[in-house]
Amino acid sequence: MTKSALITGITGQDGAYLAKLLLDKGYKVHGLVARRSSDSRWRLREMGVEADIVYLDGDMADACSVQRAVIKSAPDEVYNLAAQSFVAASWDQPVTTGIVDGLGVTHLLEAIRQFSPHTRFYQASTSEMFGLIQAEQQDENTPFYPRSPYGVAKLYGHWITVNYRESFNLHASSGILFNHESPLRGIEFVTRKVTDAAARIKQGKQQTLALGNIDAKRDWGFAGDYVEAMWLMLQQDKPDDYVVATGVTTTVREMCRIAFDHVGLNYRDYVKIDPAFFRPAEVEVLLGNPAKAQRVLGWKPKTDLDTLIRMMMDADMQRVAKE
Ligand code: NAP
Ligand code: F7E
Repeated sequence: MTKSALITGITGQDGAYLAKLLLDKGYKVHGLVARRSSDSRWRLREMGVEADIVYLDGDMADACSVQRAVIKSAPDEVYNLAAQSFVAASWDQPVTTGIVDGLGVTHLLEAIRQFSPHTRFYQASTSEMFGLIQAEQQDENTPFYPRSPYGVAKLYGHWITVNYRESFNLHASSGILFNHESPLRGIEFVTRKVTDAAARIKQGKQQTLALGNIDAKRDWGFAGDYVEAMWLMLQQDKPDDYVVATGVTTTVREMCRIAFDHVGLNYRDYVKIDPAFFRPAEVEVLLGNPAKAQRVLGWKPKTDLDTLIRMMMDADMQRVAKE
């Protein structure tokens, strides 16, 4: 029997990689898509899957549309990836972030509870919930301490997922994913901002790059590896929560060095520090422990940071050259 999946946030970075993974596995893939005035399907085109998806109009803030999408797609599996996912923007739009990233999860869980209780559910939780870290290396038992409206909203989404699992016996799992990147990453996130700028500087289309706190440290992995972990979580007999990370943390400064080095430039000659890019409250360092994902799911990251940044640099060099 062909399995049916519903992906919210299908037009985002992870949505595109996950849609491809599920289509390759023979799923019928439905995508909840919010109305936008401009094209939002470019990542699905890049992955070569745009025509293979059933699109359902809806918005996470609109419970009726979410309910309709669940009924129409009759999903075996739902992956809730939709979010206002840019941490810096969450201080400017704290209420929207709270509704979409927090309450939106309840809209979806309620629809599943009422109309499709056999459906397996994945919630896109985040290392931002650890925020002001309470342990040097964070795992599933580390206490949370979010530092942004985004982190706070995601913490609600995480706990409501746990709560619906315990209250209504839903197969609801939460992946606590650390930063993961790819050539399809939004340009506002620091890795893409850096690879795009390095490509432009190399090709004489930009002079400098303004960044904020380059001493911040992140545990960066490749999105293509991380969507496999999402799928594996929903193949388990029992729902649970898993940290997905590489177990290596690196400064933004070092990530810049890798990117600029790849095109034969020294980042120190181009990177300027601009206070405008500092955040009201920073998450200084994140480092995940993926031991449980490895033990239970048999999941391991396949791509190290050097390989990942080089992959992104190559894609940006080609794209910028065509502009
Ligand atoms: P992304 O590229 O920003 O994609 C977000 C998706 O959510 C887009 O498809 C966007 O649609 C959609 N969306 C936004 N608001 C919506 C609304 N009101 N109703 C319906 N859809 C809406 O994010 P990502 O990097 O793929 O991340 C996927 C999920 O994982 C997110 O929930 C994110 O918070 C979480 N996460 C990401 C990371 C990471 O490092 N990437 C780590 C941990 C957790 P449009 O394209 O139309 O805007
Ligand atoms: O920032 C620092 C910034 O915006 C990383 C989202 O996918 O991962 C992502 O959130 C670090 C921060 O990602 C600039 O202050 C310095 O310390 O790439 P980012 P993020 O905030 O870690 C988590 C896991 C998610 O869940 C989120 O959805 O880099 N930084 N200078 C900068 N960051 C940006 N964006 N721009 C700068 O100029």
